Amino acid sequence: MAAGAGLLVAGAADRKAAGAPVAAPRRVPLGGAIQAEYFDADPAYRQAFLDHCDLIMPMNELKFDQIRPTRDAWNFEPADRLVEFALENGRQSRGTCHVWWNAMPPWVEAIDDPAEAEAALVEHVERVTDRYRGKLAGWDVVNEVIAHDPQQEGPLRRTGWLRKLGPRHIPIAFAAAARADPAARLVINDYDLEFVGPRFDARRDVMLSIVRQLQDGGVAVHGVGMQGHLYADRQVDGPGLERFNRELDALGVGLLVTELDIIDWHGPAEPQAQDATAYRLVSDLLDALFAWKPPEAVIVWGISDRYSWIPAVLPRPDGAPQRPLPLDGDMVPKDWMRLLDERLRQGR
Ligand code: 9MR
Repeated sequence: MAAGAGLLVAGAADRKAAGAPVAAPRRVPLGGAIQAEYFDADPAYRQAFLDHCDLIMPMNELKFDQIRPTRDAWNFEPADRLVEFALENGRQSRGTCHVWWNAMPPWVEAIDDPAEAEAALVEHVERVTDRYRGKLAGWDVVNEVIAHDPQQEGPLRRTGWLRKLGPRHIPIAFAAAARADPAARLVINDYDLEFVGPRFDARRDVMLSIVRQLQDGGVAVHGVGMQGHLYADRQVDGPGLERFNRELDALGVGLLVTELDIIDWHGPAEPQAQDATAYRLVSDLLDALFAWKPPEAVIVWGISDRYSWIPAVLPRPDGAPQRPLPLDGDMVPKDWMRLLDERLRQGR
């Protein structure tokens, strides 16, 4: 498809060519995270992103350990390919992520001197952000810096970056990204911000406090990314998320969903039951988000049940197949894909 197709009109040209009616463009972009290994091997997977997404972003290929696995090796090629695929097809893209405890390469892990660690971080953020300037609409600058349970552990997760540089690694990374691409939307991203319960309240409070501290220090932060890994046995906190969105809005900060998928461990195994649970969770999440102000984007972590991190990392104890994503393993959209599509078109 030619470049320049409407930014927010996912697959419209394809649908038109096929003689199908063209739906209204989405007011809120629907995104999907794509992986290079399946992109190359599976044309149906590649096509699914074109059929359904306004925004296509590399899932793993821009992470620190992928981009610079050793001090002397910069590995941009897989990310380049995915970003070009998005842009050539008139889609947006965005980057994840510069700072993540789980993507620190051994050569950085081995640095003990704070000045050297800071120089490595700044060099990385500046060089990578600059390379994709004008191509990536924004970045998850830091990912998962909040403690799993701030009630027990204090506000921040004990990561390699915290140990090396203290909390200032967060403003250092944001400032470096802003220098390298002043137009990029810079996001702080985290999990477990969505649910009912004191641990989740505490995590939202820490997020707000980090955002305020960045702003007080004159460091720009444009958005908060809620990963949106939705657990079937948890409840989405409607009022809590509305309040969170309102408080962020008052600070001039947007909210987006960055890694949406469904983790259904213990519920009934039948596909219809899993899909009904997923529909309810996604519907609750959208209600909560739209209650105050539409999110900046909703991004799904993958596209089809054919490929997901969940069966490998969080398998069901009963061994039943999991259905975490909006297309099933045959690329057939589930009801919750239709729900997402409709509500993001309506923008409410
Ligand atoms: O889904 C991702 C998987 O393919 C990678 O192997 C893994 C390590 O890079 O990261 C997974 O994505 C994680 C994301 O970056 C941060 N939030 C949790 C996601 C699932 O582990």
